[in-house]
Amino acid sequence: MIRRHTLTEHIMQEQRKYPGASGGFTGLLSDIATASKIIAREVRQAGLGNILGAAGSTNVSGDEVKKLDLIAHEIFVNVLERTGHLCIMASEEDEDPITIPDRFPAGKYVFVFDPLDGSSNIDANVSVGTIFSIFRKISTDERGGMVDILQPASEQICAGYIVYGSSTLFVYTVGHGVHGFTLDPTIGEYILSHEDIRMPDQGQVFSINEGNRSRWFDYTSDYVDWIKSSVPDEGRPYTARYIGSLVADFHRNLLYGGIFLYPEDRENPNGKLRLLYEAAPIAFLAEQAGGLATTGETSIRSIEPAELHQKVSLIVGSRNDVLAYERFRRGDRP
Ligand code: AHM
Ligand code: MG
Repeated sequence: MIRRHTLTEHIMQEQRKYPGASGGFTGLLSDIATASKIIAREVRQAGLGNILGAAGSTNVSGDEVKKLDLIAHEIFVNVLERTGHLCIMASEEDEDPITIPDRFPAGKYVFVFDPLDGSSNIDANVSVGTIFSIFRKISTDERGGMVDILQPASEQICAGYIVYGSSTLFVYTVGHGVHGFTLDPTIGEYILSHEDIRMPDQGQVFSINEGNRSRWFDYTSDYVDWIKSSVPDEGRPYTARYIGSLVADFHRNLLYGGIFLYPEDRENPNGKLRLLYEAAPIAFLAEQAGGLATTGETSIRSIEPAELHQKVSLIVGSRNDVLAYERFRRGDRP
């Protein structure tokens, strides 16, 4: 029988490359994995939760039934605040940074996350996901501050996502390629299933919400018209695929090649997606897999964030596809 690495073994192996490592980072990743397993359980039971707790907004115990994205947020905070690896956190579900309470020790890492991206899809049983980024603390404050959170994507030391889909998948990078682990629910462990994922240079899939077309700038409409009429090297026209759940759309394109676009438009000068906990980690993963991630003009990794919840135009995917969009954006169409 071939025995594949567990996520824990894989992280330990990475840690051995740094002889002075204290194990704190390894501990943090394993805490993230623990939180994600709890969320996977909640997501699996989401439909049941509705049945049991729907009428009004209280469940059988009289507790308020919370939206799953808030539950996911609370699970991450509860698991991560107490283990001494973090100095501060930030989440899509909290307007302000989340400080580590004084009763718990503070560590040297910063965790920025979207607890349950795509959660508007959850009632239809569509895949949703957690997206996260880890930075090193750069301030001298023991419990960190905004300056530790507002770091450019190029400073990430780790990025990843968890897809809660037909199976639960944990995908991460620490800057040495992108690796994917599938949760084996019978033993409760993530098992290495996708080693060193490489995104094809040329994809055959494009993913964009065409419902926004009336708001698009001409370069986006022209690009989408062009991609629909062009035939990549493999001789088949592009296929349109749009789930509306960034993690699931990106994960598919990561494996098969393709481009995902949520560009700026006439009503949304910075698009829809958030820089720190959506675009930045996805950009790190894409680049580590050989792809590209830009605003259409500038690399996502080079943007200096100004605000915690700032939005950014995101064009991410196979290298040649992203470069083609950039040419349209510059008015220099292929
Ligand atoms: P959310 O953070 O509120 O879930 O919104 C982010 C999601 C992404 O997962 C997805 O790519 C995008 O919103 C879809 O937006 P739209 O419905 O406008 O196409
Ligand atoms: Mg989100």
